[in-house]
Amino acid sequence: MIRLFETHHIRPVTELDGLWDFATLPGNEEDTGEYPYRLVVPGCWEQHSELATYRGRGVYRRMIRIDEAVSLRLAFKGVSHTAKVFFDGELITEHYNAYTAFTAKVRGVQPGLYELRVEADNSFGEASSLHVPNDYYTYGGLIRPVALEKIGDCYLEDIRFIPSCHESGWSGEITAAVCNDSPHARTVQLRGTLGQEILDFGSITLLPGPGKVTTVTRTFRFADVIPWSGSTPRLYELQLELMLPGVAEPFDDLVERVGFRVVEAREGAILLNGEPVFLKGFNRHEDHALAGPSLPLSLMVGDLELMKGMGANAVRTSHYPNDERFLDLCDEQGWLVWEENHARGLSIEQMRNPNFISQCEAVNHEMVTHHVNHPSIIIWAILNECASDTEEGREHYRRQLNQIRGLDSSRPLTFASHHREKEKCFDLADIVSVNVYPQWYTDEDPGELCDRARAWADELGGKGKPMIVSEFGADGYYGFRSPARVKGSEERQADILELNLAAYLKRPYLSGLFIWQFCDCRVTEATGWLLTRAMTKNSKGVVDEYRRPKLACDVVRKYYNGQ
Ligand code: ADA
Repeated sequence: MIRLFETHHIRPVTELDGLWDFATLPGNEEDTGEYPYRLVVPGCWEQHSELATYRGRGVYRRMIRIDEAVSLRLAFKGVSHTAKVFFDGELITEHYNAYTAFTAKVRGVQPGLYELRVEADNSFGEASSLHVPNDYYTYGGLIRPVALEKIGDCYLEDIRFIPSCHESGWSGEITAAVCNDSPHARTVQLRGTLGQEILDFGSITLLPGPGKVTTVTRTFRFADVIPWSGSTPRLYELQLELMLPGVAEPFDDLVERVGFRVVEAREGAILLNGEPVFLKGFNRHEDHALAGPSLPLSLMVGDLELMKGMGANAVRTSHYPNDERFLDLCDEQGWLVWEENHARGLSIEQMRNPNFISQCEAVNHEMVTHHVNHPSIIIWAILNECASDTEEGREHYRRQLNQIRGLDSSRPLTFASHHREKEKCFDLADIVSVNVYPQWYTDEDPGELCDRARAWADELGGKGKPMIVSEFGADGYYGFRSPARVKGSEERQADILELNLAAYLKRPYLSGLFIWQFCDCRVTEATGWLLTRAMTKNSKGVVDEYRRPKLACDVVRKYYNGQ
């Protein structure tokens, strides 16, 4: 399942989940055509016991039967971390970054049996500026779903919906991107529906040429819509269709699911439809002991149930864009989501990687254009704990925040900083966010530290901006109980979270909290400081990697439910 609703009623789509042939390609080894494994897609190769620590290249293969002359569009929701896609032996696309989607097209395919091969690479090196040894795990493989769509020369590539609210009611700005791969300009009719409303875009002329996209934007008013909010997460299907002039039946369509809500960061608060919201959140890595980064829907639902049971209303997709099925669930259930681009703790030397700028820009572009229609996403964020304390780093923050604002100006922007009074970029963001670990990495008092953080944020360009404590927490090894409540025990983790929560929930200038973290996650086995991660995992989850609750869950439940 790619999404939680059907994205096409007209365009034929086949999901390519199931078992694919697989072979490792260590070093520079070529594909020999021998595939000793059968691996599940979506999934990661680490799920196979012989490949649990394999890092390098691997190739997935499956055959596809085509019954009629057609063009194909392959949609990959996430390949970790670099993909090369071959159709019938020919390279048709390459893509970097595990956590964003991409597509590839093959035109004029005749009936027959074809081979689809995807080379995935999860190795570290200069080519990869964002996937580096880190405090989470870069798995390998086709970690998110794959689909095969049958298209014609002209098809709907994308829909973007931006709601706005005026005294006279709700409007929505709808942009449709239509591709015309043929060598001739074409005139088509574009129309659609949203709820009860008919959307008529009229005739549009499509410029010709392979990959040529024409965009058209119209603003429509919507009477009687119910706004989306945490308590009433009302969603509407937005379906657009393409028709040839004079032909009644549409030949292509695309469905999105949208909500009417506006988000603002104003006068020190985060406002949803004009009302201040307080984010009682968790940081969550997409990681599970049995599924790696490829959580099936049942486990995604389970995670949200666990978080909801503790009284949370918000999730931060630390530290990368998430699977759209998870975002769909958040839309349906009224979660408030902070989604961020992919980067964690990169030093200025790492940010000097020659690929850093282009790889970040690609992730930002894909994150925003693919996820812009999710009403649950209320904040875009970038570059967690990177070098925002340097002038050179500031230039990257400025550039990336501007890039995202240019793609979508309807959501506030932030980044999580751990630089304290050395931070140089608070003025660039709409919300000030700080990662602090009092009682775990330092002995500070959480309340006093938080007040100091507000003061240094005010001095450093964050005055008047809403503030979030975007990380705080402590390790707690599941099942390690200690009457002395020593560091690492479940008791001590619960104590530390209690001290932090009690302090922050009393601070009226805060707009939200995100506990680090919801679940334990695997980390890269590496040299250097990461070796200090006992059991090669980050154990600050309030549940472990199998979702077994630690004592800290009761503390969170008490504080989040009491607010
Ligand atoms: C940082 C970082 C997290 C995690 C955390 C920790 O704040 O953003 O990814 O590494 O610290 O556990 O120390």
